[in-house]
Order: sequence, then C-alpha cells, then structure tokens
Amino acid sequence: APTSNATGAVAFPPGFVWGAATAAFQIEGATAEDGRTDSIWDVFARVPGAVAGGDDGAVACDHYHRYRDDVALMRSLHLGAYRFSTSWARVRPDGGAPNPRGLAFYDRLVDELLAADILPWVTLYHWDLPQALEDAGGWPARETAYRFADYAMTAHEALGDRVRVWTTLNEPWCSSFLSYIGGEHAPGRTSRRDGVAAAHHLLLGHGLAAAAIREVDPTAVVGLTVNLTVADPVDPANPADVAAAAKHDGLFNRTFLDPVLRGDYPADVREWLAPYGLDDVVRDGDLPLISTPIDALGVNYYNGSSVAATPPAVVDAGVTDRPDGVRDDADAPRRHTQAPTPSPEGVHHHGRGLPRTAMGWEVQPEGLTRLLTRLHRDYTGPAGVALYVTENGAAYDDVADDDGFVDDSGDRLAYLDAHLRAVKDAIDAGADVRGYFAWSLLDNFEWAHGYSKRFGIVRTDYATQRRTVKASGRWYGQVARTGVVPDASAVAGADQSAD
Ligand code: PNW
Repeated sequence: APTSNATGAVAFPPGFVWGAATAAFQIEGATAEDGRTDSIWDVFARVPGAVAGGDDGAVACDHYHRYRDDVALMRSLHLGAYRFSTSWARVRPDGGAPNPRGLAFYDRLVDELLAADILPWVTLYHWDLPQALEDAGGWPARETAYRFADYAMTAHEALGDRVRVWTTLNEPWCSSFLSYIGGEHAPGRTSRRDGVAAAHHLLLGHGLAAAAIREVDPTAVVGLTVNLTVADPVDPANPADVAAAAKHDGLFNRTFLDPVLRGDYPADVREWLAPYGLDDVVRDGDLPLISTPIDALGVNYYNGSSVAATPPAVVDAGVTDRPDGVRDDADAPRRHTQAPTPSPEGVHHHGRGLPRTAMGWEVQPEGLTRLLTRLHRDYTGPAGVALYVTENGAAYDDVADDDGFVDDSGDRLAYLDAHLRAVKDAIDAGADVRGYFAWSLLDNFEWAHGYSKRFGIVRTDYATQRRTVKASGRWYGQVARTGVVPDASAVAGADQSAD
C-alpha cells in the first residue's frame, strides 16, 4: 500500500537519534587477545558446516585494533549515536572474574566516541555467551541469568559514568529459539525444552540486570532490543490462516514483549509452551523482575511474514517451509524463513512474490509502520516507553569497483529510504519513535553466513581491512546530518557527495 511519505522529502522531528549498529563478535576480531576467552560463537564456528565458508570471528573487521579509524568514519557519516555490544568473554573471561584489560578496550572506545560527539549505546548481550557458561548449562540453566546480571554490573561499573543508554539483550528470540531449538546459531542445540528454558532465563537475566542498573543509576536509559515481525494471514478470510498468523505473532513477538511490558506470558503462549516446560522454569517472583520498568524498547525489523495453516503449494528457493525448524546438519547453514519455534504445528510461511534481499528475506517496509504503531498502541505508549529502531538494513550482493566503491543506490539505499519513510509514517500516526540505527555500520561476520552476506553501509575489504563508504552510506550520512530523507526522485542516479 502506498504510504503518505512515499517519495517527497521527509523531515524527522528535532532530536531524532541517527545511528548505526554493530555487535562485538561480528566486528572486533582479537578473540584471544588481552585475556578474552572463547564464547559460544568461537566454538560453534569450529564445528564443520556450522558457518558458511568455515568462517570465524578471529579477525572479523579487526575493529579491536581499528576502533579509532572506525569512530572517525562514524563522525564523517555524522552519526549521533553508535550502538555496539560489549563482549562478555572479554569483560569476564569464562564468565569469571572481571578482566581489566578487556574492560580497557571499551573504556577507550567510549572515550573516543564521546570525543567525536557520538553517543555510545551499549548492548550487553549480543549472543556471545562465554563457552564456560555454556558448558555449565548455558541459557537453559537458571544460573546463567544471575551470571549475566553480575557481568552487566561489571560493565556498568566501568562505563556507567559515561554511557547513558544500557540495553540488556539483543533479540532474545534468536538467542533462545534460533540457537537452542533451530540449531542454526550457537550453541547449535536442537531441543524445544532447552529453547523455552533459554527464553525464560534470558528474560530473567534482562530483568535482573535492568533492576540492578536502575538501582545504582536512576537516570540511566535502560532498555531491551527485540526482533519483531508483522504476521499476516495468507487468506484473511480463512480463520485457520488467521489463527496461524496469531500463533506466529505469539511465538515470535508476544513471547518476548508481554512478560517485559505487560507482566506475564500471554495465555495462548503459555498453552503452546507448556508441553516444553515453561511452567517448570517460571518461578514466583520472576515476572515482577522481568517486568521491571524500562525506558526504551529497541525494535529490530527486517521483514514481515505471511502465514497459513497449510504449507505453500510450491516451495520456492527463498521460503523454506519446514515443519519444526530443526537443523539438518547435512545442509547447513540454512535459511529459517520457517521460524524455529517450540510449537510450530500449523504455522507455515508463504512467499508473496515481494522483492527479496540476499538473505532471501522479503522487503516489506509498510510492515514497519504497522509494527511501530501497534507497539505504541498496545505496549509502549501506555507504559510511557520510547521506541527506537535499533536495527534495520539489508544484505545485497555488492559489486565493488576498483576503488572499493559500491553503488548500492538501487537496492540497499532504496531499502533504507523506504523503511525510513515507514518510520516517519508511524511517527505521523502518533508512535513515539525517537531514533533509528542502520544495520550495519560495516560489512561484518553475518553469523551462520560468515562473511558471505554484506549488510554494511560501509564496505569492508577483508583482505586489506580497507573501509569504503557505499552509496547508501553517503546518503545515510546526509540524512543523519540534515534529519531529512531527501526526495526519492532526486536521489536516484544522482551524484551523492560525502558531505
Ligand atoms: C539480527 N531471523 O539477526 C542481528 O541482531 C544481527 O546481529 C544480524 O547481523 C542482523 O540481524 C542481520 O541478520 C537476525 O532468522 C538473525 O529471523 C536472524 C533472524 C533475525 C535477526
């Protein structure tokens, strides 16, 4: 459907935060330096077939050594904020004692950002659990939640005098269901019971950390980032499809939203998860902790979903409809457009013939408008919680010229343009959306896809570690500087200079 902000220049509200995002394991490298020990992703990457190309995080973007240049790059893009994550295995190796040399890196990074007038947004957990804690049971073990809160306080103690925005978790759906049920992400387990226990303990860890940070730092902005979708029935007139869409919404979105923002798992979700032990892991007092008030909800949006009660007649290359989302090691890594969930019966994903990114994900910008509007109405508005889009972006098969320049104006730039217009539509409809972070600042380690998928608005040449701003990055830098998404017709094919 056409949106009200379809093509003309669109001005965002004053004070809107313009940023870009990364995650520690995806960019830092230096995985064995200054006392860092293995995380589950270091170990998972050594499993044959787990990561495309046999890629690992040992070097990645070498950001650990190049952070000064990277901050200068952010400044050249006029970013107002930078969302990064701290590595638990660096800050508390093996999940044990604090590591001053690991903390010193984040100390330097934060100082560098502040000197460049860029606000540091810290995410404490972007999927890199210390392997020693996985060996002790991982997220399915309740104890991990308490260890997470300890680690959060170590990071806060070191950086809390300068970092004002604290995000506990990135995408708990991914670090529970995709990791412990789908087996596609580290640690690669395939147990529904483990996935359910992991989800609850991640939320508990969030609540413990959020409450502890609030207590020592009442003016901190505390939040959580979730990956969300809009789930539409293939046939809105078919009650079975409507029910399937509601189930996907329940297991993908509401499982993580409701405990935090409404104080309990929804009744239907409880019913779907009961066979996999939800009631065995939820203890008295957990939900009040999990629903500790937050200030900001981070929303990561990449695509919507079209759901039916029956499988698609034709299974195409991009939409793999699988009954249970469980990994088949002979064919890794796989695309989970059939989301791995604990109770996937009767939920089938269909393609709609929309344009796709290189991930196979359908491009559906208006879904972001509906998602933000719904969140504001049903969750964050009533609670006075601000919304931030903490990730949005796209992988495409970039072609670089001899200078390393990528003209992605026809795809990635267009993706960002359309989604920013969708954000503005949500703001115009009353949603309290206060910022946007492009995923990602740099091409980086795209998890099970290794370095084969490029999400950056800046190209990383892995052979030389040279960074080259793409057309989308030049464009985004202008948007960040002016607060205006320019007229779309003026952008197509136009010369976009860096400043
Ligand atoms: C997010 N899914 O991952 C992460 O936060 C980033 O680290 C990642 O690089 C980015 O999006 C692009 O993938 C996701 O299967 C991975 O629905 C998988 C899914 C969603 C988000």
